[in-house]
Amino acid sequence: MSRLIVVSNRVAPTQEGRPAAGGLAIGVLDALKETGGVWFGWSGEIAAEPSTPVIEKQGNVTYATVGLTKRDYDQYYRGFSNATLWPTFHYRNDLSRYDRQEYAGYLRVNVTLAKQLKELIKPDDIIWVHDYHLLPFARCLRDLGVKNPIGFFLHIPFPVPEVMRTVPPHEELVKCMCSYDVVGFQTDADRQSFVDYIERGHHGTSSDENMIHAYGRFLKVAAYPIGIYPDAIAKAAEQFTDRKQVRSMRDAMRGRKLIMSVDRLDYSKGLVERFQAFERLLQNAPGWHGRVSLVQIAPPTRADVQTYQRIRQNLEGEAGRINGRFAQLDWTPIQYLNRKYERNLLMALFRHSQVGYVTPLRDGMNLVAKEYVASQDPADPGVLVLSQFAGAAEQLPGALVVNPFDLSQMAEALERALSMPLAERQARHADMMAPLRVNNLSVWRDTFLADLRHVATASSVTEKAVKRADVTA
Ligand code: ADQ
Repeated sequence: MSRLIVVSNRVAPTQEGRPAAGGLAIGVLDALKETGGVWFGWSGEIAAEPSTPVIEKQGNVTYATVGLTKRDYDQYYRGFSNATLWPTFHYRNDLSRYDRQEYAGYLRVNVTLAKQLKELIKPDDIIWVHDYHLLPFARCLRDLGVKNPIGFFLHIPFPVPEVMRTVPPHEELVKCMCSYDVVGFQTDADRQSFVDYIERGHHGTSSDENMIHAYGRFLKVAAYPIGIYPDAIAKAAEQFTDRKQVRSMRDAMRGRKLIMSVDRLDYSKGLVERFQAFERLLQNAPGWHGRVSLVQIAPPTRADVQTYQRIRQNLEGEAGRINGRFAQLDWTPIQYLNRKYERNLLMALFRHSQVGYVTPLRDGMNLVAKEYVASQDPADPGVLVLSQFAGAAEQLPGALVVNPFDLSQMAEALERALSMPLAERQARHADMMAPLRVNNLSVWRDTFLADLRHVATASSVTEKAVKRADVTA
C-alpha cells in the first residue's frame, strides 16, 4: 500500500494532551492516526531562514515540520491567507484587503514548502494537501517534476464566482487548483461554486461524474463532508462526566438550564449576533431570568491579525453590556471564557447542557455542531440550534435551523429548544446520530483517498496511452 503524505499549513502539536483547537488539526490527526503516514507543514516556530524539515516519529505518524521566517509569516500567513482569503471565502469582503507583496509572499512560501517536501517524497506516495493556505501547492510540486497523485481538500467554504472574483489573482489561484487530481469541498454548494467559476468563465467543462476538464487537465471535483467519530465522542463525554470541572459547573448552575457555545474566536462564527439573540430572549421572555445561562468558550486565534483584535474587544463589550443589563446578585447571564480546554472535557460539558448554540455566519462544516450531538445522553438529549450557513446544516436534520442574521428567529429557537418535550428531543437526536455514524471521519478520509487513487491511476493510463500513440504514429 502506498504511503500517505498529508500537507497542511500547520502541523498539530505533537505532544499528547496539548489541545489542538481547530477543526483541521483535529480531523486530520484522527484520520492519520489510523492509517499512519507523514504529516508535513509549519511547526508554528519563526526561523531565521528556511531549512530542511525536522523529523519526529510518534506511533505510526511521522511529523516533518519546518519554520517560517518572520517575513514569510507576515506575508503568507497573516497577510494573504488570513487577511485576504479567509474573509473573502467567508463572504466578508468588507474585512478583506489585498496587497501584492503579500500575495507574492504567499506564492513564494508555497514554492519553498514544495521544495522542502520534494526531498521526502517517494515514487509510490500519495499526497493530500489541506486548506486555503496551499491552493497553489500542487502547481509548485508539478513544476518541480513531481508526478505523484496529489489531492486537495478545502475545509472552508468556496465562494460563488462573483465573490471569488473580488480576490485580484482569482484566476491564477483557480488555475493552480486545477493542478490537483482531486479537489474536495465540504458541501455540494461549495463544489457547485467552483464548477460555476470554471464554466461561466469559459475556463473548462464539467461532466456528470464530477470530472472537470480545465486548463488542459482532468480532475475530479466533489463534496466530501468531514465527519467525526460519534461513538468515541459519546463514550468520552460519558466518562468525563465525573471530572471536577464538570461537577463544579453543574453545582454552579444550581438547576438552571445551560446553553453552550464553543468556537475559535473568529468573526465568521457569529458570536456578537449570538449574544444579541440571547439578549433578545431575556428581553422578550423575562420568565427565563435567573433560569438560564449562556456559556461561551472562545479561545483567541490569529490574535495578531487586526480584525481579530477588534472582534475580541467587540465581544467583550457586548458580554459586559448584556450582563450589566440583566445580571442579578446570584446569576450571570453570559459566561465568556477565553481559553482552550481538553477536548474530552468539552464533550462532557456539552452532555450537561440543554442547548448547543452553533450559529456561524458562514462555516465550511462546523465540527462543534456534530460533537455536540454526539456528546448527548440519548435518554435525555439536549437540542442543537444551528445556523443554516454552516455546512453541517445539510447533514443534521434534527437541528433547529436558524438564520444567524435574524435575531428574533434565533431567540425564538432558543426558547423552543429550552422548552422542548423529551420525546421530541429524543427523536431529533436519533435523526442526527444515524447520519453521523454513517458519514464518520474514516468515511471522509477513505472516500477521498479512494477517489484520489482511482483518478490518478486513470490519468496515468490515459497519459501512457497518449505517449504510446505518439511513438507508434
Ligand atoms: P474551525 O473553524 O476551527 O475548522 P470547527 O469545525 O468547529 O471550526 O472545529 C473546531 C474544533 O476545535 C472542534 O473540534 C472543537 O471541539 C475544537 N475547539 C474549539 N474551541 C476549543 C477550545 N476552547 N478548547 C479545545 N478545543 C476547542 C475549520 C473550518 C470548519 C470545518 C473544520 C474541519 O472552519 O468549517 O468544520 O475546519 O474541516
